Amino acid sequence: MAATGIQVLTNPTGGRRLVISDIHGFSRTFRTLVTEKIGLTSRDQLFLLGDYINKGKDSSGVLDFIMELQEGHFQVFPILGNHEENLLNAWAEYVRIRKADIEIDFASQIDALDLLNPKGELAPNYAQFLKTLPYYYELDRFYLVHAGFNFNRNKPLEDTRSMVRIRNFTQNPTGKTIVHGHQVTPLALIRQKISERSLVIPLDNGCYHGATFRGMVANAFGKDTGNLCGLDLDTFELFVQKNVG
Ligand SMILES: [Mn+2]
Repeated sequence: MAATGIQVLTNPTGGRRLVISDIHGFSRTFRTLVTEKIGLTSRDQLFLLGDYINKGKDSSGVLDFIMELQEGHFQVFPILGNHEENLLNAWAEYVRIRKADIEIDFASQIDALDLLNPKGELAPNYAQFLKTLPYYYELDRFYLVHAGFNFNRNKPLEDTRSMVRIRNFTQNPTGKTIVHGHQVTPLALIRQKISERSLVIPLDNGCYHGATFRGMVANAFGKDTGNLCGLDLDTFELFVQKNVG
């Protein structure tokens, strides 16, 4: 299982705090947003809200770039999305069944085949990386989470299932702003929530809508999606990168 628990971080000195969500295998789009649109520096903190993998063709390239940034001493803080949790659960089940000497084909159970090694197993460097991801971060004025929280539960900050899966998330009694991804939201609504300083800000504009996706043409889902978004938590500036693969 992935790590849980509160992650409290102090603000960077002289740098920005940026958030990106739902990259979904589009590594070139991710790199372009980070290096060209945002121009990330080592003084900035970059928070990533999960769903790095599946849908696009280069899940491994997305994870490689995150690890490359971390190894290059950029301050990158990734959390877990439901797509990563599903992969880790499938991997744990595969390992459990293999221990009983039962043959099982792991590749047939997952989408991102580029994460496998030549033996058809989840490559150890990706497994190791994914297992370390927490479910959320708490900052001074923000919670950052993949899908949201279920505040109808007694202990919403322990309900990890809701953190990666809740939909139509709007409720927020915390007094801090919650920034989340997971549910594709039209760009105009993302901009509106940011400009009115909503206590719940969605950031997933359905980057994968902007690509030819499983036989469907680009933007078959609608014209106001298909971008990867980056939000500056202190200025509320929104960086918008169209899908470039
Ligand atoms: Mn998701």
